[in-house]
Formats: sequence, structure tokens, C-alpha cells
Amino acid sequence: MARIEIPEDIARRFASARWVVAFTGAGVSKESGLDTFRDAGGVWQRERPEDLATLQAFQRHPAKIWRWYAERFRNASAAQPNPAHLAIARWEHLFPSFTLVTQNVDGLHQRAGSRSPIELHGTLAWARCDFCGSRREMGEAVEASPDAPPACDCGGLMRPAVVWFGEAMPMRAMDEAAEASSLCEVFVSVGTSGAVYPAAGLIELAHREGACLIEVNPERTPFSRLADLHLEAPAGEALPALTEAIERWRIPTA
Ligand code: BV8
Ligand code: ZN
Repeated sequence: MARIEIPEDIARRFASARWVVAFTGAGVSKESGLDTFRDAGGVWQRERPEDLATLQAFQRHPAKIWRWYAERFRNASAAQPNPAHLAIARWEHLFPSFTLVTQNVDGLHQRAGSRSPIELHGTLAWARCDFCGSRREMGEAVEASPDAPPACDCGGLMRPAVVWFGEAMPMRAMDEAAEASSLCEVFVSVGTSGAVYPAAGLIELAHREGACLIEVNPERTPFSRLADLHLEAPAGEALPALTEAIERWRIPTA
């Protein structure tokens, strides 16, 4: 494994930051064995997003969509957090303010110890009724009804509590994420292609408002040219290297 070098000026800036945002996408869970969406081997190379991740697809083929999410729920439950999730959980304790914003629905950040990630695209952990909104644990719903979405008491159908394409973003989560992105001093974008909006707009917002932008991705993205540092490495290697750099340059508080 090649050594990952963090330039001293960036390391110092990171170590002394008062507010840091980590913004994550599917790539952060790749080393836990979960599929990404858009890169080689990703889900959207085999399937069209509109055939799986829209309300229209669910209304047309509820059993097919339910089975796909049930399988993703089982895969996410069986996966283990990797060193990248663990590094981010540690960062929460290293800065006066730290905000984790994730596009992921797999729950691995929480299982690594992150206390309250902002989940922009919802979660696989819960199912909710498409009519009355009442919630039920996904594990329990999938066990009771593995092949088709269970019916709610109101007669509606249970669906995964994720945000599909064409659906409104959770407003409070989006507001909190935008506030953190505009106020932070360092914004670390990890494992995201930056293709899905409005989430990807947070990267632009942080950059525009003057944050130091660090991108961790083995590939380049449309945001790489804005980055103060692009670490072309897997998150499970790059993030522990960033933690080391922070710890080296941190001024301990009394
Ligand atoms: C909305 C949840 C309005 C479910 C997901 C502006 C311009 C263009 C289009 C739009 C726009 N604004 C809105 C849109 C439309 C649309 C959109 O963005 N379309 C794009 C794709 C063209 N957006 C929406 O529809 C959003 N809603 O705008 O609402 C509205 C307003 C009022 C009323 C009604 C409506 C809602 C979007 C939510 C989509 N939901 N998921 C589920 O998961 O099943 S999106 C899906 O993509 C994923 O779930 C994930 O959350 C998201 C982002 O993907 P990434 O995480 O970035 O993953 P990707 O595979 O792309 O990239 C992985 C990266 O990792 C790669 O770069 C790879 O190189 C890297 N990598 C690989 N290995 C590693 C690694 N990195 C580090 N380490 C490694 N080891
Ligand atoms: Zn209901």
C-alpha cells in the first residue's frame, strides 16, 4: 500500500478547524462489501435508477422493488463498518463542532459509532406506510413479509424509508446540512460521484463559502478541480491517514 501524504498546510488547517463536515457517499461502504451505484460494477450499470428507485416503479412493481430493498437491507445488516467509518466516528471527538452528512442508507456510520449523522436520502432501517406514514422496523417487516411489501393497518403499503428520485428531500435534514456546509472550515467529501442533487450542491456550497475542500475518491469527480486536496485512494486507507495527520498537528485543549 502506497503511503498517503497529507501536505502540512492542509493538515494544520484541518487539525485546528472549529467546524468540520464529512459528506459521504456509497464509496465509503465499498470496502465493507456494499455496491456503489455509478462506478464500474455499480448498481446503475446493471439496472436503470428509474426502474428501481422511484415511487412510480414501486407503484408498478411493488413486490420486485420490495425484494430489492429487502436484499439490500440484509446485505447492509451483514456488512461491517470499515476503517473509513471508524475514522469518521473518531473525528466527532476531535473538533469543537463536527457534522456528518451522508447520502447512504446502510446504517454503517451509526454502527461505527457516529451518533447523529444527517441521513439525506433516508434509511434502510425503517419501512413506512406510503399512505399514512406510520413506521415499522425494516428487519421485522422483511422477516414478516420477505417477498412483497406488507400492508399497513390503514390499508396502505409499507415502503422503505428512503428518498427516491423525484421525491422531496427531508427539509430539516437538508437545512441542517446546508447550514453546516456553509459554516464549516473543512469539508471532506468521501466516496461520492457528486452526481445526485441537491446533495452534491453541498460540496459547491462549502467551497463557495470558503471551506477547505478535501476529496477522497480513487477516481476524479466534477468537484475534484475545486478541491484543495484530492486523495486518490480508497477511503479505508485515506481516512486513517487523515486522522493521523490531525492527531499530529492538533493543539490539545486544556
Ligand atoms: C429532488 C436513496 C425535488 C435510495 C438515492 C439538478 C440537476 C440534475 C438533476 C437534478 C437536480 N436536482 C434534482 C435533480 C433530480 C434528481 C437527481 O439528482 N438526478 C441526477 C442523478 C440526474 N434528484 C432528485 O430526484 C432528488 N429529489 O430533487 O426533489 C422535489 C422538490 C419538491 C417536490 C418533489 C420533488 C432526490 C434524490 C434522491 C435519490 N436517492 N438513494 C436508495 O439508495 O435506493 S440516490 C443514490 O445516489 C444513492 O443511494 C446515493 O445516495 C446517491 C449518491 O450516489 P453516491 O453515493 O455518490 O454513489 P456513486 O455510486 O454515484 O459514487 C460512488 C463513488 O465512490 C464513485 O465516485 C467511486 O469512484 C467512489 N469509490 C469507489 N470505491 C471507493 C470510492 N471512494 C472511496 N473509497 C472507495 N473504496
Ligand atoms: Zn398506513
